[in-house]
Amino acid sequence: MKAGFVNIFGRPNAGKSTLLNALMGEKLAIVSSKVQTTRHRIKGILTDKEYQVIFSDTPGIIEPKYKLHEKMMMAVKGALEDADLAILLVDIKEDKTEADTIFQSLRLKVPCMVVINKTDGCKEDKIQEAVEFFKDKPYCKEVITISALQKTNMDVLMQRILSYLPEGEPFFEGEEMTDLPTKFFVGELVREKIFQLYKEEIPYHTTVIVNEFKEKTTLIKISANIIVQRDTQKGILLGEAGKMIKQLGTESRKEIEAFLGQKVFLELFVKVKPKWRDNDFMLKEYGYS
Ligand SMILES: Nc1nc2c(ncn2[C@@H]2O[C@H](COP(=O)(O)OP(=O)(O)OP(=O)(O)O)[C@@H](O)[C@H]2O)c(=O)[nH]1
Ligand SMILES: [Mg+2]
Repeated sequence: MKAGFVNIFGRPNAGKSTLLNALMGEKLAIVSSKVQTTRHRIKGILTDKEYQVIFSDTPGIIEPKYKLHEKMMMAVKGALEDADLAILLVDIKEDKTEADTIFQSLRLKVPCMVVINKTDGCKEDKIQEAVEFFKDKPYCKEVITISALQKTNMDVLMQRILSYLPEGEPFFEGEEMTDLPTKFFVGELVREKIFQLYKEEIPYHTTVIVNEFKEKTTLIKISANIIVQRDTQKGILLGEAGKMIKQLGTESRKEIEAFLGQKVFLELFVKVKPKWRDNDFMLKEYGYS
């Protein structure tokens, strides 16, 4: 039996959350085309007869500009310490020198594998060029190329991951795929929809808190607060005659029903909390600690 922690790091938008979901065969982490989608460390527990791998998706590595960013980078830091293997994920189209600088700055003490993502639609010489760039870096044990979106080369990646893990007993019992509460994932699904439906600064000024989750006989009643920083943002979230919030509610509910496998009644409330992203007390209240 092999058991260990495999933590995924990379710049925003590299495809870390897409990779976690592909490895798990289940959607645990939300994904968007925008940067800085993930704000927490999200663990996915993959248990098989011969292994238990605890994967961690982490927020994209950035220079913090406000306290929420600092909390996000603390989630990254925490994950640096308990890995048996680090996956350094790179988007093949991103600036490799910048990625290299960040990977060096992490000063990881555990074996690191550079995984080059988004190779779909890429010419072979481009892929080889990226492999050549990373393969002799001091932190890099090996390079693997994948497409997390199309799930190519995932079996090879999984095999190579297992080769780095120690023999040991499982850390988690039972069938649980994660250590986070259902409420967290429900809030994330609403947040993912906000990333998809709203433009510019809105997703970045918003967080979602699920404050009621009640299992009734025929459905689950959920109510959530959407926190924004300004009145104008509240107006945008609601939309003309409440059209946007209605769409957000309908689309989020469908995602939550698919996730829970049950009918859901979802209520959304928009609240204005000035400067919540820079307020330690509010950040803690909203689950960023
Ligand atoms: N073409 C292509 N797109 C991908 C691939 N993997 C991820 N993407 C896309 O890249 C975008 C970012 O994906 P995420 O998984 O949210 O990236 P992330 O690294 O978790 O981003 P942050 O949480 O913001 O740090 C999404 O639009 C994905 O669909 C891939 O293999 N190929
Ligand atoms: Mg992510």
